[in-house]
Amino acid sequence: MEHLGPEPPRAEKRCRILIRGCQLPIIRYELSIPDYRYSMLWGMSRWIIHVDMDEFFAAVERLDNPALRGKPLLVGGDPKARGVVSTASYEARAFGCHSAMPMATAVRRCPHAVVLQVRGQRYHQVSEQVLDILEQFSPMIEPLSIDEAFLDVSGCERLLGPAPEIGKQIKQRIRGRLGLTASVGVAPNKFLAKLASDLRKPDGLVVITKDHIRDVLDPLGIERLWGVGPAAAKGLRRLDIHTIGQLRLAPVELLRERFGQVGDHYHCLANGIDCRPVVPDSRTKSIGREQTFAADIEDMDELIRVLLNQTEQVARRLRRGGLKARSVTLKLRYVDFTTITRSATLTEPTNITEVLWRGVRRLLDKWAARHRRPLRLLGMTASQLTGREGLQETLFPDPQRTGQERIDEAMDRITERFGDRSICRGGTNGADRK
Ligand code: DCP
Ligand code: MG
Repeated sequence: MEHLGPEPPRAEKRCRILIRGCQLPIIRYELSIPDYRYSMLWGMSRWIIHVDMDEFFAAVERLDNPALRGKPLLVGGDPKARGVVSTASYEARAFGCHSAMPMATAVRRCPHAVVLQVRGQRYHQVSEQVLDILEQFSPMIEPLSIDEAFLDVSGCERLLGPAPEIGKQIKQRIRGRLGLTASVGVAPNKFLAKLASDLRKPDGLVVITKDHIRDVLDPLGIERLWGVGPAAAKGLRRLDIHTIGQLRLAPVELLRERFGQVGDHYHCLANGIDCRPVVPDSRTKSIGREQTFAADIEDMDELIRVLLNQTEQVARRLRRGGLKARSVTLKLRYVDFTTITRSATLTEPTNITEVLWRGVRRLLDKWAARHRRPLRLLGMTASQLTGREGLQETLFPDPQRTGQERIDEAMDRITERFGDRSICRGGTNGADRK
């Protein structure tokens, strides 16, 4: 197995996975299932990347407090209040601690571990930052949980290089920009990509090409199949099927008889076949940025700088996701924690920074004229989102608007290349960025 992570390859000589660039020929499988849809869909070569952050909650805690480096960490509920472990750091895992275990048990197994409370908001913030990075590689992103996502990078090769190279770049950018490690799997479909990201954790990069699917899958236990829970695994074992290789060779009729339609699905997965598409997150209702200040801010210039910077980030996120927003909301928190919001509806959905900025700036000015006082938090959100496909093109394009779009495009290109500190509109320079 060609393993691109820092860990040396293990002695699994049998499974050599070679990276052969991006030219995948049409793949033909001898399918025992009479379902032509699979062979048709499978005929289209895809490159899917699965990214899974390593020991996510614990890694964020360590990032925010470097004194925790090298120490076993348990992030989760109170051991005295029957709390459970959300994340055990790799140091704590060495003592047999793992997520979903009662915190009291974990503390017993690793008494010198540092126990930390879950800080959900902070983890979501970092999760958003990871998605921001992933969006620089492909608009086809499907977040799967707080710390993992699929990307479809098929067709990105000309721009970004072969898929394994994109996987490597993703890891480097996450490490460079956020100081965190991710494990990445690169493969022709979602199932294999997810499996690959888990093969060499932490900080791994595993590529599975179509020529070596069987070599990788066959020796693995059936519980490694995505979607096979303990009950299904027990059912399969009862049929004397213990490995994915045995499952692959099992008659599909038997699986169908025992598991119904799911039997077909298992059979496909055991053959490394998975046609599920990467579905970009359609649940996104709003995109926002906010910032809590280390010291309260009353100075209007300073607030404007922060807000403009947030608006740029939100607009960029909209553009990357192919979205436009119809309304903007300003969020303000006073020193006594009172929080207020002010919203405005725009004349038409947009992702142009300048238009969003005018909307949110008007809200800030209106608030400042009557209620100005020191703030401990400032934020802005774009909502009522629409996909581009749902929008009617304007019959007579506004020349000023297309000019703004060109400015945005140019700035996006620079930001994608050099990071989000590389360029900003006049007035935002020096504003704190998240
Ligand atoms: N999580 C949780 N409860 C669980 C499992 C996970 O709250 N039972 C949270 C904490 C994890 C995060 O979700 O940090 C991501 O889950 P993972 O399964 O990816 O686990 P980790 O990222 O912690 O570790 P790994 O390095 O194995 O990915
Ligand atoms: Mg993880």
